[in-house]
Amino acid sequence: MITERIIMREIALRLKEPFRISSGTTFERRILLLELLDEEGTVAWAECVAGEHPNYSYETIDTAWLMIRDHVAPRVLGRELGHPTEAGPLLERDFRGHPMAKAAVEMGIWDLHARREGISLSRLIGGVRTAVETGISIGIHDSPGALVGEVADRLAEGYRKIKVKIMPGADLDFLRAVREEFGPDLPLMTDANSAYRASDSERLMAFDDLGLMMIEQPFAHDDLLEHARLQARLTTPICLDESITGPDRARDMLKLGSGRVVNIKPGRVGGFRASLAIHDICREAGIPVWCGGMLESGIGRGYNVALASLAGFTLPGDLSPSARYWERDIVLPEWRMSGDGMVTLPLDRPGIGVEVDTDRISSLTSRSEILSAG
Ligand code: OSB
Ligand code: MG
Repeated sequence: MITERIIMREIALRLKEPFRISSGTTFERRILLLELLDEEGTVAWAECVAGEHPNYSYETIDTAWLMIRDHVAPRVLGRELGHPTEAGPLLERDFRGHPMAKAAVEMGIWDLHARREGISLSRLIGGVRTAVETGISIGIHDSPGALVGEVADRLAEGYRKIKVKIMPGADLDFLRAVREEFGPDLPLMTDANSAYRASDSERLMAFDDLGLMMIEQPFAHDDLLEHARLQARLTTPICLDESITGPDRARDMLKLGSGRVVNIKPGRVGGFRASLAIHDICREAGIPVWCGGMLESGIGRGYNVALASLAGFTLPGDLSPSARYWERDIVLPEWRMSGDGMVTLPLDRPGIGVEVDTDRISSLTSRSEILSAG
């Protein structure tokens, strides 16, 4: 298979509700989309998860745009690949960092391959599920009461896991209010997006009374050591997100004991090859994994849903349906969730299993660039 052309486009999609995490609030997603074409005329679409600001990662949509145009795409354009697993190593050789930029291209190549073969992306990667369990990630609210109200609505919609964003000043009271309202059986977890320091460890110890499924990323993205120190004292499992930028960091986490759960986001780790490797490393070690989200459009969501169909993804993912984020998505059909919190894999359709609404994308496009071989 040869990738002959990649068209880059930027679109903007306004979120129905602003999404607040410890490091900032997102009102609108500026999204970098890729349209890949092979030598037979097969077309695949992919999405870069980088945000507008360098708060979750150092990458932004603007750094990713340059990286893809000047460094990532030139490595794959016009090159014959026997299998999509060959793309990842090609993008790593003498090319540091920028996993989100690499992932967009690498994942597009996986989908292109699945579409050529006429099989679903899930089956191409060895997925074993026909539907995936869905949880919701709820942003920071102004008061515990407002949060409890949203949790009630989301449980009524069918979500199987509630993840509550926290930061110092909006943590224990908020989580306690939810636990008291919905009882000990509610599958509840929290995500701090690196908002705490080692000096907050005593406060974090108090989280053990909440019966949480896990605490996601309390400390800095590059601090596996303090995560290990905290995990040694804490009964609640620590889940790492920002810290796991590739298979090597997953191995370090295991060696150091920095956590007991991993949130895998293919866009964060450089793509599907790395995601599959992390999945396998964790499975071998008996570490549960689940698929995180980056407020993706229906295109990125399709990749996440396919990934979450692997056997090791044993916990509900942040895989909300289209209507949770957007008035209207850019894929057809839109992603839906059943009343009992399941998203069905479109296994009878090629690739990610949804078609792209190209007219709508055209009307939303603010810039585009065509990249070709040579
Ligand atoms: O930390 O998991 C995170 C969104 C943007 C950046 C980081 C995170 C998130 C989410 C949203 O939690 C998950 C979703 O896409 O629904
Ligand atoms: Mg997270």
